[in-house]
Amino acid sequence: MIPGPEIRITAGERVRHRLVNDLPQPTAVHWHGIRIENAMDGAAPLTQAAVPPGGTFDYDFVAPDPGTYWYHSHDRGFEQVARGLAGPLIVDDRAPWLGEQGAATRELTLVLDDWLLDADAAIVEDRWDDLHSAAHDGRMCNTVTVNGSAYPELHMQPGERVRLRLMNTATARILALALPGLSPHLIALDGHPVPPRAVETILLGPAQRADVVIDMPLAADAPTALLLDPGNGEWVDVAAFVATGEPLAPVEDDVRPLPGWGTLSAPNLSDPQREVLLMEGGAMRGMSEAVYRGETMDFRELASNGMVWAFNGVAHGMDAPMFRAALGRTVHLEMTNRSVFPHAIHLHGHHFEVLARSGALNTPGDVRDTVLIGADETLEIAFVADNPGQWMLHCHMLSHQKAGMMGWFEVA
Ligand SMILES: [Cu+2]
Repeated sequence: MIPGPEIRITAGERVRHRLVNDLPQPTAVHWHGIRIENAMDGAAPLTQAAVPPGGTFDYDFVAPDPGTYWYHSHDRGFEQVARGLAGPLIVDDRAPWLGEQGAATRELTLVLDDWLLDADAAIVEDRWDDLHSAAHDGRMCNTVTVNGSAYPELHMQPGERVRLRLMNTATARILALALPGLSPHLIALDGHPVPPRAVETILLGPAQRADVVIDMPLAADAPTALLLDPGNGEWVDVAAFVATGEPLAPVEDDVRPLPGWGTLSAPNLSDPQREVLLMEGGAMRGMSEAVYRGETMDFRELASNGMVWAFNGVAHGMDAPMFRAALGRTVHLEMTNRSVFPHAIHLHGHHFEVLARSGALNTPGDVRDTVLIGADETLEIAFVADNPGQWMLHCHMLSHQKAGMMGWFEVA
């Protein structure tokens, strides 16, 4: 099924699932955004060997934090995720929120994806590792779906207040979303609660999530829908909200904040460990040279090895960590994107705060596990390295990841 079945547990509970690999190629499962124990992170080949065809792997871990997360293949992800190996992982809070004063009465998980389909609506098969798209904005597709359907109708009672758990499982497309006429209020980003704030648009990079409360009007002036800007400023419908059933008395109260986590350490910025992440490469800018597998190569040689991107001068640097942090130390990471394309940078095993001097695509103070960085932007983040192990750090535009935007850091 597309998306994969929703896994739902309560914060602090264990997730236990056996991966049975019936694919003709190796695979592994990553539990995106979960501050997980390293051995269960599914980040092949760093935290486990990829599971071969016919093999199995038992995942067993605690999900410490409530919120909207997802799971997906983390081996050959540019193909496997694009073929649909992804699903929602919802961690409920121990404290009740639904049904409380000012909260929603119901919630909907909306998994947004982008598919490259041919005229027969079959997946285009032959462009998985196309270097041209990897050097641009990734494997951009042509069909946006919500929970696996093109333009579904979602039934809402007039006056109803509903929590939407929006997630972007696309491998390349940044989704600019809007919910006009539904007074959307943002309440969480990447699982982490934010003080409720009214929003006109919601920008979701690949792998990012946003929880949004909407109020279905009693009588709408216009059809209500989830809108998407495909990149040309012309908003199109991707799902319809259809008024059905008895009207409810509209909720007049301000949107109730989600309960705070209380489980995430605050960064200590008085004397952090300072690290930098320089992103280079891609079409129109390129890079003169980078190290790949221990060898310095020029642009042509890199491209002949499928590499068109580098982090700190290293393409797909799996041999050594980008940095090491002592357990409990605050890391201040300054990221600079010296390319003409945006990226969606994901840190495994940690959530980080977006600091004040940041690019246009983020709000300072937000806590995330995946952050967008625009062309020629510099972004500063900070996090407490409180989860021991070897953690991947990569672009979640998965053809960028494959073509060099991959590294890791160690916490010990
Ligand atoms: Cu990227």
